[in-house]
Amino acid sequence: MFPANESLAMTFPTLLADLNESFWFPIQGSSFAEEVDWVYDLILYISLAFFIPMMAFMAWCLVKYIKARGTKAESQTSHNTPLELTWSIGPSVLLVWMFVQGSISFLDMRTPPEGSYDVGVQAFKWGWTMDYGNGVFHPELHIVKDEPTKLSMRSTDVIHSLFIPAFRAKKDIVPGRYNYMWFKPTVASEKISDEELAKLKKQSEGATWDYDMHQVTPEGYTFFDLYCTEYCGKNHSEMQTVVVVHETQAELDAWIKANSARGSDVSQEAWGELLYNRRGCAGCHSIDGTKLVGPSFKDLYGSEHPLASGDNVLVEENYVRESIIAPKAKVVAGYQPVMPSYKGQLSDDDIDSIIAFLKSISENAPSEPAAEAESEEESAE
Ligand code: HEC
Ligand SMILES: [Cu+2]
Repeated sequence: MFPANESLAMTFPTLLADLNESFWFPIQGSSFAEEVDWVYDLILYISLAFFIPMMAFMAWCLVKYIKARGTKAESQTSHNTPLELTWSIGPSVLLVWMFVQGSISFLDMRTPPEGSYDVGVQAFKWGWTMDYGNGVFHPELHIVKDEPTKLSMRSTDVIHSLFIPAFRAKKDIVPGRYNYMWFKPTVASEKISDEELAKLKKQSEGATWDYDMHQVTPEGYTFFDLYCTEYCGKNHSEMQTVVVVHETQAELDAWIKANSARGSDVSQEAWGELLYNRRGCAGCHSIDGTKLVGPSFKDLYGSEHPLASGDNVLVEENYVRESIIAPKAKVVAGYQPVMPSYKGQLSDDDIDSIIAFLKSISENAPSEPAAEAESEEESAE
């Protein structure tokens, strides 16, 4: 039905610079990409085929039939049945063809095949959390090449829209219901060498990983962009993440395993800081004292402050745990109750790790023996 790229390149030689990439579209990274680009080009070229001659003819008429000022215009209203039939039926056929081609693609994109690999997607202001099952959550979308993949998407707050330009796949995410989309990635990510990655790591020491600058993930994979395309508030433009396409299911499984929990060589504090960045806390809570959507985490642990209810609260372990699992139970005075619940999404160890991280950045935290200072140095690396 849809011509392969090679014949496409012959039909529309100027648009397709090489097999995967045209000069105005990103790489074709999914099985949809060819269809979508083909229909797009079809409509574009048909439109141009009408637009250019019509405009040229109009301009020609303007010049040819120009009359001196004051000359009376003549009216000419006679019929030409064959001509009128041609310009009605011809374009109708073309329009119906465009519609049919578009519908074929649309219906295909609407219907996830049976047995697709299912990833849960949670969209929130302003970030993404992918759910790989068994308590593994990560902001990056990791999938397998040539494997139909279904996203089961929900929003914790407002309407978002998930868009992966390279896959030509896009769908709104509406609070209060699940929305689904699917695609089949056809181009795998590449992994840079350990030496190169070490070099990049050294460059950005201490700072959060800059995906745009490095063009690889912190684990060294090249990626496709994934971002929100529905304006959703102040930091909408930062609601971005990446898609990594693994060559095999085994590779993906290994990645999921490696990200499933804190490794024995990682301190709770360092893991807590990682979760702070990874799980979207950073979008609403600063660590330098700045007031964002929520209170800053700087010097929070061990402090006392008023709640919206009028009571005072001491920030200690139980309160932090409750704030994460049931954020609406105690709302901090001066803030909106907009924090999503992380119930069932952070393990006990994760929450303990976040608490350890909060302690490490608070002057008010009850001081503990030397062991604490040691692990602080560790996580600073
Ligand atoms: C959408 C923004 C948002 C995100 C994401 C978010 N929070 Fe919050 N958080 C808030 C707001 C707003 C408050 C204050 C209102 C309230 O108590 O619910 C708050 C309150 C808190 C408090 C209590 C602070 C205090 O001053 O007593 C803690 C602890 C907390 N959040 C931890 C976290 C952690 C840990 C994460 C990530 C796993 C997180 N939050 C993610 C918005 C957010
Ligand atoms: Cu959004």
